Amino acid sequence: MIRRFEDKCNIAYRQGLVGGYMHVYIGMEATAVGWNAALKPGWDYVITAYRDHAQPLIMGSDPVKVMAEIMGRSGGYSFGKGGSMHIYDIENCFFGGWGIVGGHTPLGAGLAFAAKYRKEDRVTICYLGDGASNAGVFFESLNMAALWDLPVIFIIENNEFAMGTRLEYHAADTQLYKRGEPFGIKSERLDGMDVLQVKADAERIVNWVRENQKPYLVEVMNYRFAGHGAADNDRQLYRTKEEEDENTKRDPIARLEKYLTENNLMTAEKMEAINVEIEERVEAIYEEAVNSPHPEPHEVYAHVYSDMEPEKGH
Ligand SMILES: Cc1ncc(C[n+]2csc(CCOP(=O)(O)OP(=O)(O)O)c2C)c(N)n1
Ligand SMILES: [Mg+2]
Repeated sequence: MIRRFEDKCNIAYRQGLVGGYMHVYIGMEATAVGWNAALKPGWDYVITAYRDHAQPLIMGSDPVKVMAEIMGRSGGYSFGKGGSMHIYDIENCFFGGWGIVGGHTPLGAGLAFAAKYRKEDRVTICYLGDGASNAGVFFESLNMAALWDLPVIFIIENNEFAMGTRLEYHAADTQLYKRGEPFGIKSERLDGMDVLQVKADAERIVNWVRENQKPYLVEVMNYRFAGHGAADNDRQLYRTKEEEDENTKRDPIARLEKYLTENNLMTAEKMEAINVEIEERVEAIYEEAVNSPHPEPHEVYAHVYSDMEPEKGH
């Protein structure tokens, strides 16, 4: 569903129906799916950066509202004013969708603080990129999370690139999981491509964090199949075609399909039927989203501050 949904978003982008930036999660789906499977729906908190379409789709959000937001329509989660990078669905415990690299990591710690303060046994997952793991504010967040024993799991999604910069050009130590160690935070490097393995690891760690009320840091290894954003057409400047082809062979969806057929858990025909059904569903989602109008110009003043009085021109 995530893959087909984002394929459609890519088409919409190329048709000029998406304004601003758009970053797809293609190739990284096993990470969000596996970790989400370990969470209590509607209870545990999730926050991420701008590569944020997959999370709401698996957390129970309305896919029409997700696609409408991506296309800047008033029926979207941010009323069409946030776009692809600003999907939020508080009802389903998804707290966005943030464009400033690393800037959301203290918010991840803050969500965990709020849960702990209210004596609720919620676990917070805060995803961030390998590039974001260099941000100063991330180290401040790790410090406070460790100091206050916050039940937050920082997941560094190491997809080997920060925009057009390879990991070894941006990180002094490419073993990113070690960034938790100076703060005494339990830290591990884990696979991000085998969804069943991800789920097993996630269950173990989520349970540990819920029980022990302490932070955890995980580096998951995956690969960014596409360019940085939808407008990145020059990825051959920073990686070779051969490298890309080699890595995209590790497709987590193809891997799961292979597992299911080899173990006689699902036939190829059944999988194809699911694929067709999902494609039809995505078409219907697109139709509904694209028919939602763009926000009215005066809407630019609404939802900025809670006490905003647009008619007074504040
Ligand atoms: C503070 C800040 N600096 C720079 C940028 C521009 N920028 C957007 S994404 C990005 C790369 C981040 O890479 P990574 O954290 O690895 O995430 P990925 O895109 O791989 O998911 C940069 C430098 C930004 N949005 N915010
Ligand atoms: Mg990255």
